[in-house]
Amino acid sequence: VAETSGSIKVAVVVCLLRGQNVLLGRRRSSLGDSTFSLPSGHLEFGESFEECAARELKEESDLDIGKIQLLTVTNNLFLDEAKPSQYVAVFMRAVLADPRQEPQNIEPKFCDGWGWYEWDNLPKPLFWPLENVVQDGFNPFPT
Ligand code: 8DG
Ligand code: MG
Ligand code: MG
Repeated sequence: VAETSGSIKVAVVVCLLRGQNVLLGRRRSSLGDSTFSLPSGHLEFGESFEECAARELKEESDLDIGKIQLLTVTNNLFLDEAKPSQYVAVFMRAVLADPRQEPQNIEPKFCDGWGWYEWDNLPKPLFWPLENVVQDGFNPFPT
């Protein structure tokens, strides 16, 4: 790919697990509008991956994270945009500090709402970078 302009950003993607379920929301965004995705956001200057995951989850769903671990990294090119971009997406696995806490839709401009889904029965369509890792056999649940 001979793309000479555009920027490379770091995104942190949160696989929030509760029992056999994972948290997904339907996106409202120019990137992947109407597709289901894991909560995510941009890494800010000075942040650790863990801090970014906790902050984004809090901002988008008001949920509080307990234990959190690094899972994997993907590299995604978004060329079909007015401003082409590339994301290094860092996938974290997390559980809730209090498993009884329920997600709130804090940013309704960017998300239709949050729901819990089984990994073997994910909603469609998935945001394409997520669809790609799923097709590659990625599974955030501990083995
Ligand atoms: P912010 O302004 O709150 O920091 O960011 P955001 O508005 O919450 O960003 P986002 O779109 O939720 O996430 C940042 C980007 O992460 C997203 O635009 C594209 C990128 N991204 C990947 N792979 C994946 C993925 O598998 N899932 C999700 N949710 N985002 C991904 O490159
Ligand atoms: Mg987000
Ligand atoms: Mg955000």
